[in-house]
Amino acid sequence: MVKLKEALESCQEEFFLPGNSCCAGCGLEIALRWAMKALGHNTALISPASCLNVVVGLWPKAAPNFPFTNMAFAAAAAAATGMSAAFKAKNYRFPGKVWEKMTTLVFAGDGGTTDIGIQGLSGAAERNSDFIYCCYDNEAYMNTGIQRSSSTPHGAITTTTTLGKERFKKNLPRIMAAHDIPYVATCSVSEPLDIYEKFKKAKSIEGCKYIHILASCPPGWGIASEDAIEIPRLAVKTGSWILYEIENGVLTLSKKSKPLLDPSKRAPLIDYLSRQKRFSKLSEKELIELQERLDLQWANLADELFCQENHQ
Ligand SMILES: Cc1ncc(C[n+]2csc(CCOP(=O)(O)OP(=O)(O)O)c2C)c(N)n1
Ligand code: SF4
Ligand SMILES: [Mg+2]
Repeated sequence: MVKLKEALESCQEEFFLPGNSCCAGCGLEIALRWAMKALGHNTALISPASCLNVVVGLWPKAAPNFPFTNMAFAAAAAAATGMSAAFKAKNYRFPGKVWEKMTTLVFAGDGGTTDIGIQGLSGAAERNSDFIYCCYDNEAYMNTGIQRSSSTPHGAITTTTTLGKERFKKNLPRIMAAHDIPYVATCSVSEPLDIYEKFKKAKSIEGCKYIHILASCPPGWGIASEDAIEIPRLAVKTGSWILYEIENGVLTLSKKSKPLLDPSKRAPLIDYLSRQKRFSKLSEKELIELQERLDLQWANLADELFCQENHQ
């Protein structure tokens, strides 16, 4: 595990510059800053329609201090396939410039990933195209006014689920792992060093890498800007958001989530849900049912890890 000091010393440079138009406490900004600290120079980013697309601003005052391409909503993974193939075909040589190796990165929202981009992403994953795809998951279409996506959790109020969403959240990291790609990981903006380490690892792996980051959105979640780290931290502490890696099919729980296999180490789910206005329509009965469902998910995860250990 890298230390904060080590991570900051290894990359003091900021790639996503201050003065951009993110809301205060925006999780996507934290996610991108730490991802770019790990990836460093020689990274080209593709961004489909999203808050990121907008908050970057206009050249010559744009926030990204690295190559940044805006892409049509559904086309990010297909564009990344082409871009990374073009870098390779040119042997990373361009007029006046030779890059050691260029990393192609998609940075997309949950709407652009779990709904609109999934077809192209699935195709690229099946081809094992060589790029990192990161979904920053603020759990709704935030840029257009908080509409529900398939990544919005059960019970969350959005402008299209005014009584709370009925369906449950789509588990995209597991869907990506089912594509048999070399690397899948989950992160939370409350754990920046974990983000840093996982992007470092992803950069070193050839093929399709998928990283899914829980990213708070104060206006969309109904939380104060100053709670933008505390709330996703509670998601991890309650076990509602599980941090793990799946490397060549082998699942490993990350440092903050592993102890939670012991149910007594998990904080009650209500600690996470009750702090957010978006969950204010959940009844007491529903809160109990959600806790039971979460406990069952953890029991199934423990079984899965047991089977994995005993069949290796
Ligand atoms: C084809 C197309 N349909 C709709 C839009 C409008 N649009 C722009 S951003 C956005 C929301 C994207 O949501 P998400 O991917 O979750 O990113 P977030 O806004 O939450 O950062 C929508 C619907 C568009 N730009 N292009
Ligand atoms: S609406 Fe949410 S995701 Fe968009 S810039 Fe503001 S905090 Fe970030
Ligand atoms: Mg979103």
